[in-house]
Amino acid sequence: MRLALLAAFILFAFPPRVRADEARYIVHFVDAESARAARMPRSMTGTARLDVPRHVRSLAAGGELFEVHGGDVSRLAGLPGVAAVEEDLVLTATAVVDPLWKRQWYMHDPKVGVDAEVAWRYTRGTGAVVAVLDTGITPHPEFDGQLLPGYDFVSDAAAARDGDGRDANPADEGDWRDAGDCGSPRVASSSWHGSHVAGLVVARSGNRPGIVGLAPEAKLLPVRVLGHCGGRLSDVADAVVWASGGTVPGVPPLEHRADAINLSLGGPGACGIAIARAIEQARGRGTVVVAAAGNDQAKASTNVPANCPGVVTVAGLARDGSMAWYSNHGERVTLSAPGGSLRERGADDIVSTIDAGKRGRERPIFAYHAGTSMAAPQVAALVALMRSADPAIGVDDVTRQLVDNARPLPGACPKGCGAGLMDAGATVDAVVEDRARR
Ligand SMILES: [Ca+2]
Ligand SMILES: [Ca+2]
Ligand SMILES: [Ca+2]
Repeated sequence: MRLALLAAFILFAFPPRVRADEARYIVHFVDAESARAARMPRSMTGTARLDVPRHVRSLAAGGELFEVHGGDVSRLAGLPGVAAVEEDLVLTATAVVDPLWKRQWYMHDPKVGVDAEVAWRYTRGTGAVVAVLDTGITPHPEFDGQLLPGYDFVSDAAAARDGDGRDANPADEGDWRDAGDCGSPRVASSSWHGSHVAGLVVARSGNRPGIVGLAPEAKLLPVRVLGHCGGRLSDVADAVVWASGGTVPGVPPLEHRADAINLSLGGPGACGIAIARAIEQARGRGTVVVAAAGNDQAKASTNVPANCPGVVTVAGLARDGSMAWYSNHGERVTLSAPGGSLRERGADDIVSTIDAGKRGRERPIFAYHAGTSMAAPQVAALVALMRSADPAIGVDDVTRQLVDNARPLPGACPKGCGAGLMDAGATVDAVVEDRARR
């Protein structure tokens, strides 16, 4: 069986990140007289001493700013007439220069966005790894420093277009089609599907010019499983084993298994024994497997690997928050994420990283794609944020939290979009709270 891929300028101020400056405190006094006394140089010391709080200035809205060398706040708390002492926190303006942010409606739209900024108050994915099993990867400034050494599992040299079978270079060689290829009369340019998916997960934050992924401080493991006309289930099954830290003969083992595997691919059929087993093993090793529901306007249960046991299956939403017209659906869907409208207006689709080449690689650009392929990696990136917030969270708890914290769908989905719209903010918040309770 062949598996097809499923794709059919601003300075933005984030919520400030804070850290405590241990040397400065703002002190509030019960009355003006106490404040005045505290502002006076300490008469008992005679000369300035390093261990005595130094008055810096009075704040306009009330409060006296002191500097304490060595951070010994007890000296301030012990002053006569002190009502309260607070840290003079250092706030940093985390202004981001990703100029396409405004077009990333799927990240921040109040109604249909995944609420990235709230999740980023806790984590941007540090320490987590997402494996993207796809067409491979292309060079892009958004990937600088973001990638782990991946692997190319495409065993058919002709489909791989790199002259051999499996190898250690997961570069996307292009999946362009000439008329008559792959049983289709239509000519098609290369999709650079794997790079588009990867950008949604780990595109760098704050670099010019472009987008930001939902987990920009996570690492991405690029695993190539799709070539010309798609890829083989057998290669995908092996790649699932490898990316989750299992052993595949002839392939050097990974040092650290992926926290999430993203499968933005599929084809009609039941979940066979080979792929079911690979996914079950991956889950046993702690890897969450996320799959696109498919773009066949059919039940997700008819599409493999979306229908495999234990998979987090993701349907696609249009710009208005209703189910996208192309999306698979039904009781097999776990939850939904923005996939783009796939109408005339490209801006209602999902912008991410691709290559400009019509056939082979040329240069990095940004482009809109739509499909459940674009929805799934947002969930995979959220899994990375969850694992970053709580490295001990188990596979089943990840699924439970995704479901429990999904938002009611902003639009209609009578055919079934699972628990609703993924909510990165609420989900990471819940994971952090759970961890604190343990
Ligand atoms: Ca090869
Ligand atoms: Ca290769
Ligand atoms: Ca960027």
